[in-house]
Amino acid sequence: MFKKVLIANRGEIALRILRACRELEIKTVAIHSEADETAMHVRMADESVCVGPASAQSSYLNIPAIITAATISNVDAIHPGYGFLSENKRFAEIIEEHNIKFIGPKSEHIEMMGNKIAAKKIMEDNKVPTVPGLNDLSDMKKTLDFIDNIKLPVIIKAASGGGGKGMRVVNKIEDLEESINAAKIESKKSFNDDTVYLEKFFVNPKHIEIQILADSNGSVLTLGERDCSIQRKHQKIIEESPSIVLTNVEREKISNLCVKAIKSIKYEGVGTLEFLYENNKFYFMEMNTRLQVEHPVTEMITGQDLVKEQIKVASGNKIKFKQEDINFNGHSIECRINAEHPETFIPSPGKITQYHQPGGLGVRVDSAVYQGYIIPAHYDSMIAKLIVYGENRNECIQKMKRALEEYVIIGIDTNIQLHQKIIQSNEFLSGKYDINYMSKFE
Ligand code: MV4
Repeated sequence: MFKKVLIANRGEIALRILRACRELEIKTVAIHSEADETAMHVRMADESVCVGPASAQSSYLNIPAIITAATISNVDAIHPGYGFLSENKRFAEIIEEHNIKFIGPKSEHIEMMGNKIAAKKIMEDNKVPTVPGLNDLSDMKKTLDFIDNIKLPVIIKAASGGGGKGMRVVNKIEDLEESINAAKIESKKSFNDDTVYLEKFFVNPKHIEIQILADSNGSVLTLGERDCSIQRKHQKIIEESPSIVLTNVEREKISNLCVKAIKSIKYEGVGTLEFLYENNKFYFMEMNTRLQVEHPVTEMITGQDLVKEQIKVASGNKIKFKQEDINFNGHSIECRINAEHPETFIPSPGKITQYHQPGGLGVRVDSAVYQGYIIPAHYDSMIAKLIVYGENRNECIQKMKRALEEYVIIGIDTNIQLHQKIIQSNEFLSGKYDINYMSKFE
């Protein structure tokens, strides 16, 4: 097992990783920007290194400074968390060139899944249902024939994209050529790759994702799904597991297909396969090779510590349990608490003058804020994740309502009231919400 790990991140996820390291008796090194000198992840780590000025570009994305910090602190591994450098193939390669272990998949798998066309091809080859589409758009006649078959609307996506950038929905055939060109230009600018592809556009789908855990011994397990449909501008707001719309048979079927596909490419670490789900059918979209923000809801219903498992498999350990040993129990919901105005969604950095977080049975708060903490304006507005567990969905929702009522954050705006509205809305209670749910709050 590793002796010392550098955590190349900040905020709640840096703490989450630090806690996993403590339980595994691994020493921790925090990195931080000049704006994060008083941050909790710095206070809690065994050592810390300042890697640059406030802007993420010059600190948490500063590869030379992070590698220098790792070298002088003599760590044997780096955990990237989510966001920042977590899916940067070059970062993973450079780390390995310095004989440090990257706690994540091999760089070849980051690259493979970074190309959405390649990712879909792999899944298709393994009989995972994918979103119907066309990859080669060079022949306009063929493209028009294809659209004739699948019907409008369609969507143009960047092969190197993901997370919503470089996408264009086409509702009228007259707009096709211009949309392809616009998507190409945007894609070249954002990802230095102008490859785009076309898909049938689903209008009212759910976003459901499957969690995978794999070791270097060829063992691949599934930890079920998460319904992440409640999102705004590609930022998830509430996630839950299990999804209320799936039967056990459906869950097992899609999960087993995912496991087979992941085995076929010899993937290692944690991973998430993202699907659109409409009319009781799954359509694979893309795969994330990182630990995700919403991993706790999976932990709550499986009792498995995903971060500890991720660190153990990265150090070469075999997973000690089998698929049959994973039991899915009860229900879990996560509300992302953001420092932002509950109606305008404008970020609200500043000082937390009073802070009280909820507790009690089945209530978990993953956060790095404290009373007196000043939220810097330079980073993401998510300041906490409130995760609750209940024996069933109704109990879980009741517990979330109670926990949100108990949460006191004074000095800044938060979306706590918005969460209260969402979890008590008819669509949420029925579970029949889709990715367009948040449009009613615009
Ligand atoms: C789609 C889609 C509908 N049809 N693809 C958004 C982010 C990127 N990961 C893919 N996205 C979408 N792709 C087809 N063929 C709708 C979206 C989409 C979306 C997907 C999941 C969760 C929230 C979303 C919000 C807007 C659009």
